[in-house]
Amino acid sequence: MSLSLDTLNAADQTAFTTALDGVYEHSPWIAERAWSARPFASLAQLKLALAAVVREAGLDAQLALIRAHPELAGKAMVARTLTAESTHEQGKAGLTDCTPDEFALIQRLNTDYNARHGFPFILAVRGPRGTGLAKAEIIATFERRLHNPTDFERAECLRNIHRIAEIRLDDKFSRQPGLGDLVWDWAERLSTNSDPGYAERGELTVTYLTDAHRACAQRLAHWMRADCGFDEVEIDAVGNVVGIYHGSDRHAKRLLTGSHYDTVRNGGKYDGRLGIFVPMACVRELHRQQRRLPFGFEVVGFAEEEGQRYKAVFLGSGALAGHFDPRWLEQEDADGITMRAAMDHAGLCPDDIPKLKRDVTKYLGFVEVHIEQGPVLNRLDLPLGVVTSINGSVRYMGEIVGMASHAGTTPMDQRRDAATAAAELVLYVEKRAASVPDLVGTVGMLQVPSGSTNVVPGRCSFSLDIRATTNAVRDACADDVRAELERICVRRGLHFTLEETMRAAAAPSAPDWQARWARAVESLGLPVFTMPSGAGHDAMKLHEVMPQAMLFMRGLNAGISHNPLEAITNDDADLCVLAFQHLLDQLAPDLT
Ligand code: HGY
Ligand code: MN
Ligand code: MN
Repeated sequence: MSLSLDTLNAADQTAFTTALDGVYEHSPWIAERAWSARPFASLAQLKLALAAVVREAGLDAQLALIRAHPELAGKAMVARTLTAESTHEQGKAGLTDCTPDEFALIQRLNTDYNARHGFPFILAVRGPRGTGLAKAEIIATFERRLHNPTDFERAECLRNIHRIAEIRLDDKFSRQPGLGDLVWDWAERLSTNSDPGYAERGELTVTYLTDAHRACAQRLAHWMRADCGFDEVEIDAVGNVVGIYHGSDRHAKRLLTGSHYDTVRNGGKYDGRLGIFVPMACVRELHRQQRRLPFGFEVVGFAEEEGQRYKAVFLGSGALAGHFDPRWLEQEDADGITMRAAMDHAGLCPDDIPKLKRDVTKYLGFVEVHIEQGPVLNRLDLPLGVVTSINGSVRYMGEIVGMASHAGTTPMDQRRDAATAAAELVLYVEKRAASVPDLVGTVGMLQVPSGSTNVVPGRCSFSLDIRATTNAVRDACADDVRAELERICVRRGLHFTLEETMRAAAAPSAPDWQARWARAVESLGLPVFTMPSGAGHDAMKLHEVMPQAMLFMRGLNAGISHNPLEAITNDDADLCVLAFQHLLDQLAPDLT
């Protein structure tokens, strides 16, 4: 019989602890201590309270909790002394029928991991979707995490223990996060389209207007139309996928939302895409319930945000803001294909782009859901965070020019080495950015074009990405970096070019929209945690023309992003959809 919050909230401490037996392996003390935090308004709040008990329990108790868990395919499994839950989980993951080689490898990993960290490797083998990780993925994760620092691994083991507990609680409550499953599965399906040269390696790269990019647009349009019940769906002149779900009054103002579906090279499945799928799931539910909001709902899959194929960024959201610069059409990609040619090849009509500019008087504002892309929520065991402001950013492409010469005959004091100059600059950027809180500076691309082992580099190109919570801090850093580059080049007898390729102002959230996200998070029984966004988002483009605010969702693997390890859980995605639904329902009274 399923557990319920009413039962738990009414239970005495013993009954409460008994009801939650097995949620945390051999560790009833966690439920015992969480009892005093009742009543619990939601399952999410209960999960958070249990995690808080562990966080506040201190190092020794945390280590005891980790050590209370069995090794994967370890001695307890062989001796058949696993708990029922662990037996089910390890069995479902195929760990009970390893080949001799797999079994030997896992034993070695167990030994090495214990020897290095002093506690067993913990992984929620039912995985982020709750349906079980493949054995190969489990082993690969084991091998990868073996080399992490021990304090990181201790935190990662605890996060996996909370995920194991979350799945066990869902089972006890017979709760399937169906809306989160839908979002998770859409992301999985869309990730099967990837650019050549990456797809073959199982890497996800979808850059602007490639075949994979166009396939993604088709899939999104199809799902919007066929699965979700949008009234109008179109792929616009810049490649955005635009879905409209009319309100009861077709002429009422619209709420605009969405995010991007392009990716960085070898990126993750959720950056951008989560912010398309979550509102799509909301529309699917509205359509299923035959419900109409008293305002229109416009969900956009923005075609380009990452600036991977062309230097210009925010092409999709920039077009809606009326800020698409026609000069971008002449930009060339690495193969010399102009953006205009790429658009023509994709059947898009660049001349129609100016028509995409939205009449902002017809919109209530813009909201965007996005993965955090950082470690903050993950470290706090919080599923959701409300964004206060998006950091301002500026990007450059630069080149230092010296003189290529023979590596063997050119004395060290007679070189005009472009790469060593660039190396000095990279270290300066790191030092300068580290000197001020909430300022970051990155040289993400660094290369000696047509370099050779035995040639002193005559040229070295580099990118520069500087961001801060305020434009003033951002610009001061950019000025200092340029000044240092000049000093380095004068001293070394080199010269340089530095071209600004993107500038986006810091974008504070509109207070009323931020408050709506806060109320939505609160309605789930979760604490409202507010935070700035270090990453740039389409919302900062729409910020230029209408009020905006964002909701963050935590990522797994310490929130890593722009990396194939980017991951989310179905439970968190479910909470995200519920929060968005609450925001929509909040709006209705304001407007009627
Ligand atoms: O770089 C960014 O912040 C975003 O992911 N494009
Ligand atoms: Mn990104
Ligand atoms: Mn993004």
